[in-house]
Amino acid sequence: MQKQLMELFTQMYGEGGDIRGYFAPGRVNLIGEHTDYNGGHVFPCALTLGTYGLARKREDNILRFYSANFPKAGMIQSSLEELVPSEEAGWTNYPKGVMWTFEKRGYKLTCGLDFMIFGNIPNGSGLSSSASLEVLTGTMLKDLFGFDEISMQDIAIMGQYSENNFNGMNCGIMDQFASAMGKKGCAIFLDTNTLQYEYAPVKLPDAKIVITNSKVKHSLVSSAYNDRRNECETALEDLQKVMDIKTLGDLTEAEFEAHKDAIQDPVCVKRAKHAVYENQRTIKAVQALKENNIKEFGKLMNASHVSLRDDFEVSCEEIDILVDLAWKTPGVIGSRITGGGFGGCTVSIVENDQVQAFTENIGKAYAEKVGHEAEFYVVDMGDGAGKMDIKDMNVQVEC
Ligand code: GAF
Repeated sequence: MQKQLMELFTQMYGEGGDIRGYFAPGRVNLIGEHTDYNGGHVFPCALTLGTYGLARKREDNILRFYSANFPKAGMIQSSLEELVPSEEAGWTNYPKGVMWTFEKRGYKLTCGLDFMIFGNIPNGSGLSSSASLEVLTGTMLKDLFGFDEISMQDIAIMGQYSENNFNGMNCGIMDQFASAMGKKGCAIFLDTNTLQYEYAPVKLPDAKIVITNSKVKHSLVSSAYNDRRNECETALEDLQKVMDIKTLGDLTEAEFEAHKDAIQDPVCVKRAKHAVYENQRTIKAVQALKENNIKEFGKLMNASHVSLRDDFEVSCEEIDILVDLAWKTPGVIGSRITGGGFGGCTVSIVENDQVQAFTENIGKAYAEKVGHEAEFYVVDMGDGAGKMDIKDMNVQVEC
């Protein structure tokens, strides 16, 4: 049976009180992968897919959580005194982590909450469902408790802090920043070293952005991610012995080539090479976009994939199959893995009149090669997180 989210909220938690609605989007990164923890540039955009939330303050310290994505988990109860990560807490570790961060920063949560969410980002797809949940929680706490001094940028930073320190994933700032700061029709050109950013309109009158979900997520993603980050840090420490730099993002390709022998471990050389070249590719790609040179943008996307596959080694067989198929398909301007890697999605720019053939042909060939279907989403770039009028929240959920 299907119900509106609001109906489910009152059925679950009872009527009355001031129930408020929120939305925080997922993101797709167009280029600039694994550069955000290396002081480099990224170029993500917020999607119109994301996480919806309804919340109401309580008169005690109890926290009640319900996700319409995991109805079997039922209502999960906790309290403001129990803001510690645990395996049993499951998905609620994300909102709890943000609450913990607020309290740590001195933003006292003066009472408990009833909180219900529903996300339409495909699970495990690498389109930032967890970052969107963190940003949703931050947006909700800011509004419900009247923390007007907290900016959306702070919410992104607190979301990242909670993911790093409460949930143990050493991610950079990109995903939370895109979810909090997104703008309709634009990607965000963000310098992760300074957090200076610029909205770049992505006008593609003749093409669409197509995300292809490989429907695979290899295990140990977060430990492999943390390994990559450590390898980049080791490379930076070696380089700092011979040159005055703060991050790998400070280097041009030529400077890297001139000093790379200072890096002891050959694996770390490859990781650092990716970080440096990918950062420069991202700067060039944004310039190409500004000059309406979509072909050049596409070529840089393809080069990004090669580097992520060969030097950073975060791709996998299924993703490489999808990208190879895309590269061979007419009307594909560029295609690459997007997000953290080890499965998840690819992002492609495809000419309008070839989109149908793209999804049909690649869908068929992929299923034949790997034995399961891929999913395709033709996406729009949406706004960042915010409050949402409940009457506009037309969200039907299974119950
Ligand atoms: C994941 C992380 F969460 C981001 O911070 C970023 O590093 C990305 O992987 C790779 O670009 O999504």
